[in-house]
Amino acid sequence: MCAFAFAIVGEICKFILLKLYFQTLTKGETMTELITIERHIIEQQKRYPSATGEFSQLLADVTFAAKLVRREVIRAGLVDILGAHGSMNVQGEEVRKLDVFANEKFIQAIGHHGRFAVMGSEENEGIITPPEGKASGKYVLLFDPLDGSSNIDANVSVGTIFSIYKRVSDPSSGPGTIQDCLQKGSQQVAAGYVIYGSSVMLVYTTGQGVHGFTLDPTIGEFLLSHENITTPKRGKIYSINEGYYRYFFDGVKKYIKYLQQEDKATHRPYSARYIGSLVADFHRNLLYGGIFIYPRTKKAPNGKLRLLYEANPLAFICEQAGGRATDGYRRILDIEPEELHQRTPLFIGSEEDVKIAEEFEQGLRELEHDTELIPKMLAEVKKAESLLVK
Ligand code: FDP
Repeated sequence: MCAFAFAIVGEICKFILLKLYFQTLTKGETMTELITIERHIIEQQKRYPSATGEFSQLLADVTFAAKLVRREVIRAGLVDILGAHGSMNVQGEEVRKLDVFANEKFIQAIGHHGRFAVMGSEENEGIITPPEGKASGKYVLLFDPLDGSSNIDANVSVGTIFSIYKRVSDPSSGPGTIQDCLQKGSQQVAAGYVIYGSSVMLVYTTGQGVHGFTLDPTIGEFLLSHENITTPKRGKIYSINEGYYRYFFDGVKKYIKYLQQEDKATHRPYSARYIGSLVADFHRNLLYGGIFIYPRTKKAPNGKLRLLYEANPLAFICEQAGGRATDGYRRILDIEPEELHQRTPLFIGSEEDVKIAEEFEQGLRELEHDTELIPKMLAEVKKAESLLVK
């Protein structure tokens, strides 16, 4: 009862704050319509008259958890002042690593309502079922709580990636099972990511296009800022950890060389951009166009990235934005998962770029001759000859 009263007061305060905010905006400049993520989700739900609201609630819970994580991420630089992992902070609480913290927050925020059948997290070895005594819902949530976390101490953008499926196991049999988690990516009903960067953005799809929201920290609301994101058919950026060049197979090596050749018609050479934080690299390429590759290597024959927590949700978003995502041979969303933490190579981004990369990977395409190179080499030979004559 008490919790209910608090929730009502909270909603009233939020309403008043939003009203004040809109009034302030309208005083100064012409205001474009402001759409919060909650409203957007409700509008999308209206397209399905039989929807019970459970799915919208689950998405709202994910949004709430993301706000909690963001609150902690922006304080990351204070860890040195407040205490390192394992020590006590000034409030006498143990300081946890941010990825552990993010994982806990997601499990708490979603687990609290029991609106899910089963969850899987990149940070947990096994599945997570609803708490004892809570009913289990009909949805499955898979998430990577803090992707790119090795970058966090350097203030580089990190993110949360999530995807939602309908359970396939019988609901009357109790909580969901591992089979509910091992569905093909094409079965996703929603996917999204939150990027904690210079601003915080949440990008999601329910199969009705891709929409981006930016957090306004003054009111704590995600506001629609990027409606119907579409990615260019061809870009000018390539993102790959070239430090591993010697471990790449020939196809990817040749593709990199192809991107570095000069050709006006195809806007080559491309620019290399690699943050090393998948969400951030993917987000930039989604907006500007280009390709992100984490290929199989001689050291890691299945690549590094996780199919369920990283590749599938980003592939769903990418396709919805008009892009393409494969493992170099197969469409990511068609891969039948066999285990929770399965890895996959990933080629993702602008459709035409990914198609060409696949051709190199599959050995169907060879490097064109560098038209500039041959005349340059001939000139060098002539120069050397004239030196010898002298
Ligand atoms: P991180 O290890 O920092 O969490 O899959 C995780 C990930 O980062 C991705 O975000 C990132 O794209 C990739 O690993 C970076 O791996 P490399 O250092 O091997 O390039």
